[in-house]
Amino acid sequence: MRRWLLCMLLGIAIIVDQAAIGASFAAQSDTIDIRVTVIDLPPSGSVLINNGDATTTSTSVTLTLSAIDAESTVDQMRFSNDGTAWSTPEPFAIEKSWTLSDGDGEKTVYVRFRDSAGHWSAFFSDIITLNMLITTNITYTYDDLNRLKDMTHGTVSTTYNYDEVGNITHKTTIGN
Ligand SMILES: [Ca+2]
Repeated sequence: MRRWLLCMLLGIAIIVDQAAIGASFAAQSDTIDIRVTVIDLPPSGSVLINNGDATTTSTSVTLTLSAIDAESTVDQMRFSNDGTAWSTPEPFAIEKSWTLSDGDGEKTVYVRFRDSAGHWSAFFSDIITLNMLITTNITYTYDDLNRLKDMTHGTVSTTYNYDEVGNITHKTTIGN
């Protein structure tokens, strides 16, 4: 029985008589047309927000991206905070500065990758919890009688004034 090898190189298919290998390869091989259907899948990949941190105190985050395409290269990427509204496609890079949506809570960032053949992937995502308030230090200062004189919370500062028997007579808040 003769055994045949199907060799694929640069899109050209060659069927080779295996017995010819090592003997007279050029003389005993032949070429034929073979219709090959190549399934070209979109890239697969991943995204990490702030290197996978569970929480952040800022809406400004860094995305670390990884993507691979089996048939060609990954050439574009786009992002979303809701999985519906997507940013303008941009060249693929392994890092991206991104802004989370406002408001404390769990945030998801979505990314899609496109291969050089134009196939957009489904989305990949990561989750991080935005918590801007609890890490804002509250600073208290007290007067000589150990009464609260000033309280500063982020950009908000509140100053207290007292009458001679210790009642608050005036409270001033600056900032927002
Ligand atoms: Ca592909």
